[in-house]
Amino acid sequence: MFPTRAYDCPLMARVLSGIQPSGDLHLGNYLGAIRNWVEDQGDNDAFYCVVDLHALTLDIDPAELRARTYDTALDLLAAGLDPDRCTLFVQSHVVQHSQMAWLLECTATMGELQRMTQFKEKTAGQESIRVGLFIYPVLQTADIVLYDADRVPVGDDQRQHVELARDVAIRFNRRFGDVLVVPTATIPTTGARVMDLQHPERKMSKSVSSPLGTILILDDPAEITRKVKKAVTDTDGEVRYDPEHKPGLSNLLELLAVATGRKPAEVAAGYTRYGDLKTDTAEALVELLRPLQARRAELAADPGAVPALLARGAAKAREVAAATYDRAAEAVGLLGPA
Ligand code: AQP
Repeated sequence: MFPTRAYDCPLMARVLSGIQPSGDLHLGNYLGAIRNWVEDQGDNDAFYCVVDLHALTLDIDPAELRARTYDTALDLLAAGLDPDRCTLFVQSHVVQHSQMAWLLECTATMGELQRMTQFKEKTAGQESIRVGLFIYPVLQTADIVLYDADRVPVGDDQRQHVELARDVAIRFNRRFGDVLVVPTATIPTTGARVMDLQHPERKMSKSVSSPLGTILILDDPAEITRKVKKAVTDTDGEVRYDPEHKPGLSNLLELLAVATGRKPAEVAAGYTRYGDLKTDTAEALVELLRPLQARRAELAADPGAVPALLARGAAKAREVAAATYDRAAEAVGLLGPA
């Protein structure tokens, strides 16, 4: 029903995902998304981007945005993204993202954007709401469809946004013919929604300040241990995986489970005391992040390498994005340049 993709790896699935350079990367980003990106590269035709245009929806200082974009790319490389096995680039280096977003903004509706949970959360209590904050889910749809992505590996908080991308792509195709590939979200079974250690009712996030509740991927072992030891739990004293009634404790069980390749309920069965669970969780997280931190230190010693890698990624991304954009622009009736 929908178009088959015309690119150079017809036997591989096309994968696309992105991350905002809106703050220091945390455990939620790593467990919910990045570690799965690392697994997906090589076996899939994978495109990963630092979505700097999305970060403009926040109050972010220009110099800080530039620095964070670079640092985020460095973190992704340290986490294991390999430019020989995936395409890593910066969103704003490929102009078609903004162009495609306009075509899709003329397809999406106010109603569906108003229903976005993240829009409601981010604008709660704000008197003056930026248009960018309202329409960024459509830019995200453009990010995805430009690469003919079959799969979008993301954390659970992005489920609704990928659903929107599907709806918009399907509507576009109904009106203009089979132009866009309709994507599907891939969400991990464990670690899909890592919660803030101090406020376990909300997700760990870059842009919401919670220094003690957020484990950064570059936190040193003492800092990781301190944050886990201070994590909010409950007073009933029973170690049980029950996210609804015991969100703090269940979050720790989930972290230990994902760090050791087990299921949270299975992990719970091995503990009777919260203190022991916290000690083992902290140790497991320190070990999980140790190789990434070592690679990060090596990469930081050669700062000139990253811009060249990003330029290579952008050149490849541009080729794919330009072909899709041209196809879409022609379908809607834009007169192409002579
Ligand atoms: N807590 C989380 N648990 C699991 N996955 C998560 N992701 C984000 N938080 C968690 C996933 O990380 C990828 C990048 O998302 P992002 O750049 O939007 O990250 P963020 O930490 O959510 O950043 P912000 O700036 O704080 O964004 P908002 O304001 O949107 O929350 C995605 O795949 C995401 O699912």
